[in-house]
Amino acid sequence: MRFAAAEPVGWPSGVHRVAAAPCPEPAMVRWLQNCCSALFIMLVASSIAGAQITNGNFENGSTGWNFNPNGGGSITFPSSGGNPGGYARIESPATNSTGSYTIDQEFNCGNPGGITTCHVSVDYRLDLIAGTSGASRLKIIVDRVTKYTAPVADHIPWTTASFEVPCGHHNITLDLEITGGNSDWVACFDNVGATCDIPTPGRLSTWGRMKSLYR
Ligand SMILES: [Ca+2]
Repeated sequence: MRFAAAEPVGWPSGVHRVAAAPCPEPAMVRWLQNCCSALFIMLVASSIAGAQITNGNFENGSTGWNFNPNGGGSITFPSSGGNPGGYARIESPATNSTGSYTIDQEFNCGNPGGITTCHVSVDYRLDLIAGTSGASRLKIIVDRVTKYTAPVADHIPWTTASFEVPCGHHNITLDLEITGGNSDWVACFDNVGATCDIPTPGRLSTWGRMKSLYR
């Protein structure tokens, strides 16, 4: 499409100037911009998505959790007395106590790959009921790797343990380990959570690269 323009004084008769038409934005560029904007929104959305830990607050009893009392241990899921409400209660046998007494579950924390971090947190408390002081090792294990060990103490009030693992599929195991003797210990767990996060610099860098590619 062309646009006529007024001729200046002295312009030759019968000769008409043609003004340049405004350059329309190519449809492909608009499509790519819309596409990239949508993708960017998806990236941001994924960064705030929670993980799929089932019944991490134990308000539905044992739902979602496997448990291994290792023969003599006691594992229950009381509906009150946690931090707050329901919780998992693991008690070692009072005699011949050596061993691990655990609950665990598989979960997805976002999607694997890229520069991502899964923030895991667990509330716990620990009490020696009777027996050998200092004989417990309360542990939080991810994929068979110990990620957190509680301080050696006979009584620990509700405390939050937190650590990071890569995003993706994992197993989390909450473990009351007794190292020996006749030691009656109780470990309690509540508020097991995990959130996959994509660091902000990575998002901005990705968006910047997209813009540089298509502009
Ligand atoms: Ca709870």
